Amino acid sequence: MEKTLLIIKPDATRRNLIGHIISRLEKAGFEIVEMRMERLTPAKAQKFYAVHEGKPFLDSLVEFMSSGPVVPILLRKQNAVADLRTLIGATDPAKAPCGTLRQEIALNIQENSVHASDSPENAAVEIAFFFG
Ligand code: FUP
Repeated sequence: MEKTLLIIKPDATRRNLIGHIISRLEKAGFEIVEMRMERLTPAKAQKFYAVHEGKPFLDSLVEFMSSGPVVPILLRKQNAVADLRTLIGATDPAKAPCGTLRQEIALNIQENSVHASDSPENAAVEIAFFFG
């Protein structure tokens, strides 16, 4: 069994889509191991996205990620990292395949409703970041 991290982003919590997203996760066979709701400080959002330091969209991304509550969720499943990336679709919802979560509910490339770890190595780092 593999673990991965999903974050429900502020655009989705604002639109009351927490239940919908969790339902899609459970229907796809993911087991919820831990979850909570929190409001990220700009400093914590900046730390989470440290890999994007220097990118033109970072300031705006940090402001968005700290604009409302997020829901980090620790998930478990066989092949969890790759299967979750397939379930959510491309970063830009305009490029996300039909039936993916981002194609269905994301607003744009920034307000794209969910984050998912992109490798087992990053999943371990991101799980530790939120759940110790
Ligand atoms: P993803 O792994 O799909 O979340 O995508 P990235 O790691 O490439 O990007 C992380 C976040 O940066 C995205 F979810 C949204 C934001 N972003 C932008 O706002 N604009 C861009 O052009 C690229 C990414």
